[in-house]
Amino acid sequence: MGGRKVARDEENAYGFQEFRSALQERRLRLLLAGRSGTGKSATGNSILQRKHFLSRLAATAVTRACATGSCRWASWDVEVLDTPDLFSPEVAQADPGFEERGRCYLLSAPGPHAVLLVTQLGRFTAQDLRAWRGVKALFGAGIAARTIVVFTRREDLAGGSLQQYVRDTDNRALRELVAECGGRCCAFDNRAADGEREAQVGELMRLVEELVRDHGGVPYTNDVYRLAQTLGGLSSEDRLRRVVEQLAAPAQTWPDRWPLAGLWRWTKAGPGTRYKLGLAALLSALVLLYLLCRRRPEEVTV
Ligand SMILES: Nc1nc2c(ncn2[C@@H]2O[C@H](COP(=O)(O)OP(=O)(O)OP(=O)(O)O)[C@@H](O)[C@H]2O)c(=O)[nH]1
Ligand SMILES: [Mg+2]
Repeated sequence: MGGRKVARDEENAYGFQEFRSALQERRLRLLLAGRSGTGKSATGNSILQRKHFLSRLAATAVTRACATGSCRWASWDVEVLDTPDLFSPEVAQADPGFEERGRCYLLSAPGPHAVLLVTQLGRFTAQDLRAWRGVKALFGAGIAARTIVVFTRREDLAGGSLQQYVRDTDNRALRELVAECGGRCCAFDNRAADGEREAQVGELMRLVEELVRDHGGVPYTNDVYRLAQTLGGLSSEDRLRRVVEQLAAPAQTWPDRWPLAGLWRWTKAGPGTRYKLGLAALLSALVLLYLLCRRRPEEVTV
């Protein structure tokens, strides 16, 4: 990864100052993502520098719905969006109607400037990888170009270098993730004293500013965000309904374009329908077999 994008204290603040003044929109939208329990809400609180999101150790998910908080940093208005588990394969059961994912879109519209993929230092597991795939499935593969990997439990580095940790780890999936995100990563000890946490936020915000500058100040967008921008005149229920329709659409339509669409619908059919169809297929096979067996003696006599 070369470490080019790892947060650097020596970054020239004057360059950023010029960049900030040149931008029209003084708002930064940061979207927290990752598997449950990695410290997303705690990281959000560190950025906001107050206890805004509920964050605690629990066997089950703590954050159940998307929520936002805002603060000032340098001359930016920073909006932080905390998310529940919208990214693991279990989301299909937890959010079958796409409502929470729809809310996530509407709360981050017209698009996030950066996604903070939160994972625990030394604990990047298959679940984290699935969550990362879920982030790309929800927002599109292009989101990697806007993602910063945020490691919590920075204290476990015990003063060591994050850059070296990521370079030397034998966790290939983690190395690949950081490379996919352009080497952008930083670490947080969300239990550190105030001054230390402020410095950590400063490191993160330098990365965010670099990212925003690289994209000319334009937030991430896709078809769903573009749709969300056209819905300004509608009530919040109608906005959500339209976004949910758009999110649900690909899942419903892609199998129709598949050559084995019938088979797909078969697997989606309810147990009653499957039983009737199975019985019909069995009866047809028996009738066919019977007809074939009846013809055989005639063939012999000819
Ligand atoms: N030691 C240490 N603990 C942390 C750190 N960050 C978060 N935690 C702890 O990790 C636990 C889970 O943190 P949360 O912020 O609730 O995690 P989450 O990802 O929001 O969890 P869900 O809302 O369930 O998805 C809490 O007990 C936090 O105090 C850190 O940097 N160091
Ligand atoms: Mg949480």
